[in-house]
Amino acid sequence: MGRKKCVQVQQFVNAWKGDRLFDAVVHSETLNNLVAAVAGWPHGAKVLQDQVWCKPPGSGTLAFHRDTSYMGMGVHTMWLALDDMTPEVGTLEYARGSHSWKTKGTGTADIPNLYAKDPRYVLSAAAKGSRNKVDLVPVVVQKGGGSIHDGLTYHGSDANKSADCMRRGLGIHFMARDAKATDAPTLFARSLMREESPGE
Ligand SMILES: O=C(O)CCC(=O)C(=O)O
Repeated sequence: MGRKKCVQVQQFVNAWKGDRLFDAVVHSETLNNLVAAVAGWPHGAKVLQDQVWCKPPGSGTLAFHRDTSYMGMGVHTMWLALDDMTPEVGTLEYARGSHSWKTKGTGTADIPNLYAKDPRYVLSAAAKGSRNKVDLVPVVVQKGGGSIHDGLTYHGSDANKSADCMRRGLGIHFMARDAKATDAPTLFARSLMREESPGE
């Protein structure tokens, strides 16, 4: 009897801690400088954490979300393709212009269940609430290519519908090097502290 095929989306946080090559990429000065230049940080960038998202063939979607909900205002993310990316394998997708949507009032609805049946449910609510239209832009790049996004940009990814192509991406989350922690916890932190409970 063969082993059952694993079709779950897999997330590995802080791959840099367990692998020298990931460490070198995540803490590369070149990438750091690039993100700082795009984000407009004159004193440079610092890494908050990295995440590897693996989608074996047949695995599912990742719901649209904003990184600011988890990591605070100011976060910018560099996303690198570890495999060739096509819409078929479920590459990363951005909602064009959504970093400037005025979504105040959506509250904890901004923290999605990342594996929800409808991966767009938070995105659709945010678009409706801010009177914007959803225009998705897929990041179609060869492995080694990538993108940088503002933490306020809604992004997510579709299922890997390919028969045999692995789909892996590395997200590196950055803050400005001179950013200071504030007393204002993110929605995510508040939900963890049970002051608010998402989905209730
Ligand atoms: O690779 C993905 O599908 C998700 C990536 C992501 O959410 C991120 O890097 O912030």
